[in-house]
Amino acid sequence: LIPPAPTRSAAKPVKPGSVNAPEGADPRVVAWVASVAELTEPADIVWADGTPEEYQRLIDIMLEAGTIVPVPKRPNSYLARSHPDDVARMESRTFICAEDADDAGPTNNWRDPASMRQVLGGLFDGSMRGRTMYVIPFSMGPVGGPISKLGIEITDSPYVVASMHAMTRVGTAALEAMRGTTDWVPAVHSIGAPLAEGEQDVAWPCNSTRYISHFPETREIWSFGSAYGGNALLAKKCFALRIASVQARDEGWLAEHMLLLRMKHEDGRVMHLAGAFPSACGKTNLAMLQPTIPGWKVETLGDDIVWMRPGEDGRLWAINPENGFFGVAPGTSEKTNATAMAMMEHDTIFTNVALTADGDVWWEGMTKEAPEGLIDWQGRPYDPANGPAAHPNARFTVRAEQAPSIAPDWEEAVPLDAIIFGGRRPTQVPLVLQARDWEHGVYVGSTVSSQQTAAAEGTVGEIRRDPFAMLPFCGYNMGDYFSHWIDMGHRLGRHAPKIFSVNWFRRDADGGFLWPGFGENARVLEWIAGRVAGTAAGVDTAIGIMPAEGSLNLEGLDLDAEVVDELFEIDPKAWLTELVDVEAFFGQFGHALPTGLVRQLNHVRWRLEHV
Ligand code: GTP
Ligand code: SPV
Ligand code: MN
Repeated sequence: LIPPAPTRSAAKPVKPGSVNAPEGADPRVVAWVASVAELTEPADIVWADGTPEEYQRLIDIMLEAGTIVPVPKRPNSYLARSHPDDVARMESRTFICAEDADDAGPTNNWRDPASMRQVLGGLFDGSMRGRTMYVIPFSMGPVGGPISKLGIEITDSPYVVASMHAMTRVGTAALEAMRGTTDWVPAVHSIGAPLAEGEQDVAWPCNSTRYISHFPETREIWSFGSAYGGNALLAKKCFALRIASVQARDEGWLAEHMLLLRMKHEDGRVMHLAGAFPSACGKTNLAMLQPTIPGWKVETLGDDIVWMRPGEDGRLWAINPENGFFGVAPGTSEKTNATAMAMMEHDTIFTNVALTADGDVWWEGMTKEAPEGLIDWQGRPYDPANGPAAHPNARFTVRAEQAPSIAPDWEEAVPLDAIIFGGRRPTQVPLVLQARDWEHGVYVGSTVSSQQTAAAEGTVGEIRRDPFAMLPFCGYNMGDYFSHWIDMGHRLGRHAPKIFSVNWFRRDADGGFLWPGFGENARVLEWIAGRVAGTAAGVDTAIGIMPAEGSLNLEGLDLDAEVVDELFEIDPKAWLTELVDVEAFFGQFGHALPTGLVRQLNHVRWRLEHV
């Protein structure tokens, strides 16, 4: 069996020295670490302090092991090549272990906690033999911040520790904040590759048996077998979304798969916007957008996760709990995201990108043509017959402070004005529309659907429902999650942010994108800001409020009138067919589905039938 989560009353006291614990660590932290070490039997235990010296030591260890190679063109930058089967999140191996299967709901893989503890106990037994066990105390959000939370990740992967340095606030301050409390999330990760005495290690050790397991009631995470980001950086999707969504339900706030940005105009207009798009559907790009329309500027606050709480003033206040960006490399270029390109010039860990002959990184979409002499993501001379040079889910890991667009006050909470939902929809879904009210907005969020991307295993391009872009990340029954969103609207009342739907990915008959996207998306954000301020005109349609003629700024954009019409075309027949699918999707939630969503569905259908 895996050991239990720490409880308020400490188990039998453990000498801190026996697990190399720093002076002053909470005895329950020490006892828990000892219990994990007893099970996993590491050769050594190291507590992460989050210092640059420690980061350098981890880099040296990974260079020595061949896990990373230098990227000579970029100071302090490295390339990690993963095992070819360890490149993305594994939703089929991700489990929610609630006592009652209904609490995991129909969209999660449920396992009974007792039997999962037994399975994991077997897998973790001796799983760190011959390796160093790292203990990483971290804070999501600034240490001690009003919306922040604490956790400890134990891992036997130096790649995970180095990545956590960039992605979270690691170290002594977080550990000190855990003194006198058990309000922190214990998370254990093992690559599942014990080393026998004298055995030669491989560059990217991992195990083909994989379990990414969550125990929502006891707030525990146990992950085995994979070292890929979303499976192994347990602070991110496992804690900040799956466990945090359960905490948010219980404590009256929201933990969401969203970007966070501030859009400012020279004339003083300011809007704070959060946006949920499924994985690899444009959050990082929108968060770092360089507006093409004059007067506007975007400041980045976050690109993947947002925690939001109603404040004393009644408004919804938001933070990005992370400390860095784990972004999609392919498609990133000077044209599409110059901010990201600038941020990756130094101090970046790349994973599964290609290497150029002159010692730089490359991926599909960075330049039109692949340069000569590329080494592909698996370390072979690039041959198109083997597939792309960079893996489609190749990523970069950098600290947030490296983004030139980062807001100076990015660690502080901001009051939200607007929330947008979107996905990759090649047909049917218009460029932008506004929900009529909060409940309709929850309906819009709950009916998000998108083409599957390379961020998780599965068939790329297949359209699936991904409500709130949270399908893989909600730690409880999504029917209850929808209700929680509706309740939030009641609580916020007139202070609630306005809700919108966007789609940058509508295609023409030849398969090309109708909308230029990227920096031009600022035009859509400008209309949204106008709606929030009450200055932009809208037209009510069956599926929501669309820009009135002339209210969306298309000045200087080379778009034919027919293309604009196509971007906003609503095909009632196609929408009625879509509603059949929505109804089937809703049906699986049974009594957990809030009646408000049924009311919204019926209303939209009635409107479509009476166009
Ligand atoms: P995760 O980190 O997986 O959660 O993804 P994300 O939502 O942050 O996605 P990201 O911004 O990294 O975008 C993924 C891909 O979509 C990249 O290849 C981008 O180039 C592409 N993309 C982003 N915005 C646009 C857009 O406006 N139009 C088009 N055509 N492509 C876009
Ligand atoms: C996603 O897949 O949505 C990501 C990357 O943001 S990961 O952290 O691996 O989940
Ligand atoms: Mn994501």
